[in-house]
Amino acid sequence: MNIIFATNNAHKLSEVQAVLGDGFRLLTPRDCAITEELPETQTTLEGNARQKARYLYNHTGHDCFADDTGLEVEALGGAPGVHSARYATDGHDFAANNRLLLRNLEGKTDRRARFRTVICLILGGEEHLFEGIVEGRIIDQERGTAGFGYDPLFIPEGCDRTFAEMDAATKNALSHRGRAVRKLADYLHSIEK
Ligand code: ITT
Repeated sequence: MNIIFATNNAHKLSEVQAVLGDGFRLLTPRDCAITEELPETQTTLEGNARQKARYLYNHTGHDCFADDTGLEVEALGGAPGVHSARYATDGHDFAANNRLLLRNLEGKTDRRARFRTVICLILGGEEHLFEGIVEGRIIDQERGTAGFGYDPLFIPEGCDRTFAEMDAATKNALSHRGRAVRKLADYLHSIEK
């Protein structure tokens, strides 16, 4: 089955392809000649996932899905949340985001945080939402080089390594995105039967 995944983030694409498996061929917006940034102007993860998926569906008429992810830090009232990509700057500057997160958490003993992913699938014109959450904590200096974004600062509950110290399969087994994508995959497999 061919399906468009609304991302231009190569890390996300390979994480999601690994979870969905060979039965699904993921296309990107660029494969469909959509080169502009997909709109992401809503105030919630759900809203943004819907907005990106609808944009893609309206422009291609093809089955597609979009995800949006946020890091929700307890001591910061849920920030950066829906603003995770543009926390420190206007672009996707992972290093600057991590520096700002550490600065904002200086002196705070409550380090609890969670990653939350929402996926919006549009299949035959109908929308379906899937959610994945992983609880964990933010450490006080970066560790590891794998993954992307806030991975070097996040240790999932029950672990002693950051996501950036894990190989892709281990991160996928535990992660917010892995959990949401497995729900998506279960749904897609269930309707294939
Ligand atoms: P696309 O919109 O092109 O898919 P993006 O990087 O903006 O890529 P998201 O909106 O889903 O992806 O995520 C927002 C930010 O949250 C992202 O830029 C990272 O800083 C962070 N993030 C998302 N998933 C993450 C993960 O698995 N590990 C660490 N940080 C992550």
